[in-house]
Amino acid sequence: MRTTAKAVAGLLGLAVWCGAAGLAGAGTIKGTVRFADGSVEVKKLKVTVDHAVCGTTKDAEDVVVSPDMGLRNVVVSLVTPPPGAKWSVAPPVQMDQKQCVFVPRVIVVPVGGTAEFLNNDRLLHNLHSASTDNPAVNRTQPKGRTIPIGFRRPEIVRIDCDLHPWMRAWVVVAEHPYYAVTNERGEFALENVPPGNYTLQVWHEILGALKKDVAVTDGVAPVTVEMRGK
Ligand SMILES: [Cu+2]
Repeated sequence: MRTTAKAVAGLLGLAVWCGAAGLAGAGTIKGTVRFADGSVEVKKLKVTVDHAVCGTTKDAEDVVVSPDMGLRNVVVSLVTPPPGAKWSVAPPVQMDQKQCVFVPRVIVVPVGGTAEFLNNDRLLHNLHSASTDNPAVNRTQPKGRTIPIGFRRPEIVRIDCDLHPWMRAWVVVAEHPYYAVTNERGEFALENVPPGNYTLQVWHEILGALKKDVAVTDGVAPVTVEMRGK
């Protein structure tokens, strides 16, 4: 269990945001998001170009579940953060492009923060955002180049690479620090939550969004969220 908690904390990497708050008597919302709609068949996406670097097929990563149906890459946040929630200065959040896949697929960037896009592949990629509230981005990205992009307004921004149509990623521009992304087991944790009643906003790129109420005391508030196909 301890290992699990550590893994969750490591994956989220968001502690820096709310670390300064250090709220006395605060609790942790710790949960799992599960896919509750039968099995998931992993689609194989055909690679049509750049086989030397990209390979010949890619697993579709739009719906990723663990053997016990934990759902990965779900964004869980508080609809209403605790009053006075403050962010420390957050470092840029990085997203790499490796063997023609965005890694990680989903990142959380604070409003006013920066995402650094890397390209570790030996070829050209492209960054094409489908943003509406933030300025749209459409840039080529040579190998080895880091491209920093700032996000000023809260929005979930889809990112594609026009050169490799199977490549997709998401930047979640967050208004407050109480955001988490589920790991490969579908687990997440929101720490430093003062006691009270909250509503979780749960979002997945294919399965959509839902809300879930949770009560927090000064300990761990466990929660299980089930998502179904649309
Ligand atoms: Cu690409």
